[in-house]
Amino acid sequence: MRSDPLPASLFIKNRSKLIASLEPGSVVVVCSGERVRRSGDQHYPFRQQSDFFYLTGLHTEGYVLFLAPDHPREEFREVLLMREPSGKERIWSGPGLSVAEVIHRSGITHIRGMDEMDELIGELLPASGTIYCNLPEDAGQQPGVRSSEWEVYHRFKSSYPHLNSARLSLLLTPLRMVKEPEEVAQIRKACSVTGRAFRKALSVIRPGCREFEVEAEIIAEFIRSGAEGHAFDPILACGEHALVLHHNENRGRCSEGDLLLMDFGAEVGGYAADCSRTVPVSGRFTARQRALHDAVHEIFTRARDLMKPGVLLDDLQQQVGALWQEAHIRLGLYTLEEAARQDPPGSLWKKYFMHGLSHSIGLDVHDPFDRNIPLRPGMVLSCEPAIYLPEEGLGIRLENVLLVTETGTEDLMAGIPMDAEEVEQLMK
Ligand SMILES: [Mn+2]
Repeated sequence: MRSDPLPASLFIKNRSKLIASLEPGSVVVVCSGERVRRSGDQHYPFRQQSDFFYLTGLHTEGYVLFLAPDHPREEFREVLLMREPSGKERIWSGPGLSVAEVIHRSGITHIRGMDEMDELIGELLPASGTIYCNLPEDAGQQPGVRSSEWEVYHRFKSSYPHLNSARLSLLLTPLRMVKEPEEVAQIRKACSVTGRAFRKALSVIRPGCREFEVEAEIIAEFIRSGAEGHAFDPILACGEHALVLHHNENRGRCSEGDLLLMDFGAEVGGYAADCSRTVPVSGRFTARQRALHDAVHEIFTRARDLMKPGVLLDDLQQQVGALWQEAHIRLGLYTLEEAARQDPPGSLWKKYFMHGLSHSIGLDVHDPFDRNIPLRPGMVLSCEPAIYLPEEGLGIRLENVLLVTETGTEDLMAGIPMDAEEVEQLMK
């Protein structure tokens, strides 16, 4: 990674939180991610599996973490298996981390070779009640996890067919939902790099430019700032491209009079930012665009003010839906009478705002979240109201990253211009 590593104390803390939530006699197994083949002899850039990173701070492939906190012998309670690179791999890809570096970064002191896996499984299992790992249901959402996790899981199961197994995400999701201060600091950095990229991007937007030219400014600023890159495929969507929620091709041409929707975010040290802005290609909103943009901005502010400890995301979604209904009527999209007649009641707004207002952000841009758990301090969430109008060939989305505090939220993107007037000033 380009970023400086976080201190091992964070990962020691994360493991101890997980251990505290385990039933007696449990074993946890987590594999590092694997490089995914692209085509021929090339691979996609390596990205660590987030659960493994959360528990170890290690960013390379070829590890398996075992936690067995109730094991009678201390040297089996926390073990990391490490695959030594072959002679050929050393020549092509370098030596990798030394054992001393692995210990320093992760705080795990018992490091063994991958060839000791069967012996270790034999040692851990007799004491085990339940084995927690990323089972296929979770692995499906995490490309690259499946193969190695499956292999270890099957080794356990073939030695001990009656073993209970459970999804690690049941335990890790509630933990990953609340960020430690070190994690919030990384997300802050990612947000500030994202803000710089937004300002750079504004400088190249003009009638006739291509969506990918704007994308190029963004990635240049990310790399220049030492970020890992994009936290997700960036969306540069001009005109009606904005109606496709995940428009990623970014080859369109920005036309005079159109709006450009930008949804992008840097990844710093494994942590994501997620920002959306919608700006006029010509540098000036039309009266109609301005009215629509102001409506989204106002709902952003009101939704942000509704986000505080104790709130459930599903309730928030309904409250924001009601705010949208008022705004839609004001904007002439439907009448009060039509709203009164709608079937089912309270659903008309979804035609113009069909996605969630908020998702959790952390190591993943859509971080694991249990919607049955109310907001609490330390959670980091997006706030992203939007309006999509196929009839008018445009979509407007505004999105910031918020940190839930004791009393409300802190806007981690407060420094990135959102106001229509301010955006026009910057584009002059
Ligand atoms: Mn988002």
